[in-house]
Amino acid sequence: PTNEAEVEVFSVPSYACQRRTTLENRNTVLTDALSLLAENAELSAEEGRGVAFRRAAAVLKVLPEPVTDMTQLKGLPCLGEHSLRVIKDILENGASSEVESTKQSERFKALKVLTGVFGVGAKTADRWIREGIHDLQQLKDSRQTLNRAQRAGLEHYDDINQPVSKAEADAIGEIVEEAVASVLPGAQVTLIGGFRRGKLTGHDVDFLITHPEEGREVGLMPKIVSWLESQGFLLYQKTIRNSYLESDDGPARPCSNMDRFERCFSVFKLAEDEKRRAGQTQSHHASAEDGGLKPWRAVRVDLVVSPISQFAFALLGWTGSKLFERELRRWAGHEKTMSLSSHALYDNTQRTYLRATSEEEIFAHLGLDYIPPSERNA
Ligand code: DGT
Ligand code: MG
Repeated sequence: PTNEAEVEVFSVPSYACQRRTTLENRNTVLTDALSLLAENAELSAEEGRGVAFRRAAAVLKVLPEPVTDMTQLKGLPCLGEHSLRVIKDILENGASSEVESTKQSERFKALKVLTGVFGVGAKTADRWIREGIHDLQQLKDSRQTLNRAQRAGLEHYDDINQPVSKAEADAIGEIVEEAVASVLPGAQVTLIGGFRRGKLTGHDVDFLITHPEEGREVGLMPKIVSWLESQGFLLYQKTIRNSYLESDDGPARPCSNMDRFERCFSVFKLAEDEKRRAGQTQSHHASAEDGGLKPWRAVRVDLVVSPISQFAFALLGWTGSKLFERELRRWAGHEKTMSLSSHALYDNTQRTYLRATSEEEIFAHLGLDYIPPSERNA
């Protein structure tokens, strides 16, 4: 639609789960700026501010044209005063002073570097910064006790912070398929996360594993992990047990906010020739080490096992994007009085669980048009 002044005015629904967000983005300058402020807020334990910036960026991602004038933003949802100020700054001055000063700030740079260590969250990084640790050398020199994840994260820092390509994700996929087929024939492996949404790179590779016969998936994760370990594919792994059924301390109790699937956080050792086997011809990543070429790289891989009865919810819940997931749950709660998790959908009015065997059914239960994975890139 066009207003009287011939300025393009856009109309956008307010929940990201009502919108089709492809990877095509005409406003990357603006969305990169808002995403950086979101990241800074998240790293500073200001989750609310982080979400506000993420929502604002997500609205700009669906606009069909680059924004050139503030009047084009009239009536758009989720653009708060702060986000509008940042956008205005960029449109008028080519850059936002707040974004630029955040980028330059020692604190932000230190938070980024330290949380780049696998196993280090914002809270730990903040504590280290207060103790005067701002970079990896200072971390190594300090006598901080690191846990197993953090030690692996530090050891493989460069690899883990290099984006994973789709070819590498596919190569890992073949290895996971082989592991799963060896330990439980008939079990199914599905690529989830950003790669399922069509992203060309990712920070990790995520897989969901299930078996068409309910119950057959019980105890599957340790078997997969043992197989991978025996073949030398794992540099690090930590498997989180189903905390609902097997709690170490005291009686089993449901923890509604937490995921109760078996989950494995791992670091894979991906050999260059595994990549070639999976169809990639050239190796673009072989770094010099010990005077020779390192013929492999470390890749972060997450595995999740779900019973088939929950598969559709797990698939929807683990495909992302993170904002899309958050918005689905907000829509369910605020607009439908339902509770959505990666396990189930509960109707709080009818007091009943709503079954689903496909993502399409879940969108239908929620009264939403179906949005395919490639359009969930909010
Ligand atoms: P990436 O890996 O940075 O390229 O991007 P994504 O979208 O693959 O992000 P990632 O790998 O952090 O997470 C994949 C999706 O899985 C994400 O959209 C939300 C979901 N997810 C991640 N961690 C959890 C969790 O602890 N619980 C639940 N329910 N979902 C999670
Ligand atoms: Mg991922």
